[in-house]
Amino acid sequence: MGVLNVTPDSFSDGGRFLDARAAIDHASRLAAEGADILDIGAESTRPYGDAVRVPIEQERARLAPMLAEVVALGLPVSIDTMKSEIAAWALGLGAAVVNDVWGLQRDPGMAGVVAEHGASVVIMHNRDTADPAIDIVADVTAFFERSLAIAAGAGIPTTHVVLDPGIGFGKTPEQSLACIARLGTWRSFGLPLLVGASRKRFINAVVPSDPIQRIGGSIAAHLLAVEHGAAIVRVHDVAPTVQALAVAAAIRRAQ
Ligand code: HH2
Repeated sequence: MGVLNVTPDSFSDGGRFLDARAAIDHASRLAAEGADILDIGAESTRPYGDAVRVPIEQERARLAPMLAEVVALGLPVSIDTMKSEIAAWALGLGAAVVNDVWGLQRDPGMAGVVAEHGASVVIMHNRDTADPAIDIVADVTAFFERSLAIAAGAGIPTTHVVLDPGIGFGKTPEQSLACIARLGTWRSFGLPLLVGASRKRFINAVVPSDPIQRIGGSIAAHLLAVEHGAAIVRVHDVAPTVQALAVAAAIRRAQ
């Protein structure tokens, strides 16, 4: 899953693809580099309390000039939004997946919109604040159970659900590392798992670095995530990730 942020304030690429042409070109590049899904977001979901909340009309205005053209590239498009109105509108324009960083638990209209459109949904774990004292794996499991109950209640088939522990969201860096190390725990749900570790702050906690310098750490995290059962990795740097995954798979086959 390649990331396309049309925001002025995303932590790692904010402001680069606000212009519609630049965004469409970047989406084409992600596709050419081997992305299988394009995740497009117009509101920074930055969990650090400083992201500016974007009104619905502004979020739609950022997406409107490029969404149809990105859909026309032919890859499944996922809309990264926590607002059901934006999800409904984007699904109407051909997006196939809703990527909800609040796992259907924030906007009460979200599950119904996903069900109505026959869309798929990424249920991501989130918390308002990190608590180093909690057992993060148990917290994520309980969150997934609540979200899956909401999905089932709305009539979303489980074949349309992906689970994501939400690396960096309401978690200490240690808890983010633990979510990757113990990803296999959530295989028991029998659903595809997604991990998005790309350029995130927990990497900085291991090796101090600016977001743009975190490609090595991101690749390490995604390789181990796949080793532990991730079916999808959400990344900014598609080409090096595709290469790393291909070489890891070839080594596994050579065993
Ligand atoms: N991470 C970000 C945004 N959306 N969605 C899922 N499912 N999983 C993630 O880990 C995830 C996500 C944050 O990364 P980014 O899009 O680069 O930053 P921002 O939200 O500031 O635009």
